[in-house]
Amino acid sequence: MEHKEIILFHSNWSLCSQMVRVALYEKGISFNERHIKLCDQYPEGENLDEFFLDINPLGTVPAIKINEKIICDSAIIIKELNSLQGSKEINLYKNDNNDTDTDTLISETTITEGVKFASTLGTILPVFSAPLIQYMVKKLPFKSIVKILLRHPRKDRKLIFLSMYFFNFSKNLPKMGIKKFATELINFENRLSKNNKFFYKTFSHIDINMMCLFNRLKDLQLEDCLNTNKTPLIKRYWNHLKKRDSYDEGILNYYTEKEFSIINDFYQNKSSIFLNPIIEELELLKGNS
Ligand SMILES: N[C@@H](CCC(=O)N[C@@H](CS)C(=O)NCC(=O)O)C(=O)O
Repeated sequence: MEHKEIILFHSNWSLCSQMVRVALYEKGISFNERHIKLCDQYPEGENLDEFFLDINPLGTVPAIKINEKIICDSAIIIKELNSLQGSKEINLYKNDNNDTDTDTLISETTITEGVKFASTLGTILPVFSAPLIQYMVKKLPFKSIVKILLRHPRKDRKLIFLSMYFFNFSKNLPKMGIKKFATELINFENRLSKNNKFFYKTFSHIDINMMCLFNRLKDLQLEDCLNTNKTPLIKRYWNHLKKRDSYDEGILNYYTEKEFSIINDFYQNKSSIFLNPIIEELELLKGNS
């Protein structure tokens, strides 16, 4: 399909924005961009401003405008991008029209609307991001919290951000997610094939999601849980994902001083306190051999 103009509304550090950016670079589709300062990271909270709520009434990024048509939700956007002609010949899906397995796995590896928090690989990861997000939310000026209270269209998010600001919402969350996360990692390991570099033979939408999830583990000082001998195929897979040009283009190139300094201030160059418990859980699940 021909496309005239593309405007991506996104945020540097948002997982779902990273997914869409990787897809754009994989396809070689050029785009204009508008950075949105998210309300949990920046006092401006631009995702709650009228101009953005007109684009996505849910107030979340990414959103994309393709020839005047607005599409929200990363999984839907990436499907649409796949149908566009970019400078690179790549199909991000198997050619099979009724590929429910792929659709299910795509939905399980991102923040899918309506999916219960912490029930999939994509929704368990935010459990571990919660302390870092809370750290940023607590730094916001009070007037930004009032803006969230008055304007955030999503009740669930509003409640979480307010609980982070006023209480210690994230305190026990990661502990509760360790077993589930380790189980999901082992399940994913069991689905990888040692004959393929990527999830399938060629790079696909699933690899985009996993690249972004694994990179988030790196932010959270949890990358080492991908490198144990309990999940050797994941270790190899992650190394292949990191070598992809789109990993730099769509993810790493968008880190700025702000993201690095938050990570440094929060973790102080130490690994996450949840790293060893996750590795111990992997050992328990796989046996100590
Ligand atoms: N299902 C949506 C989820 C979008 C989403 O939750 N975006 C987050 C960033 S990854 C966001 O905009 N958060 C800001 C907020 O909720 O205020 C997608 O895949 O695009």
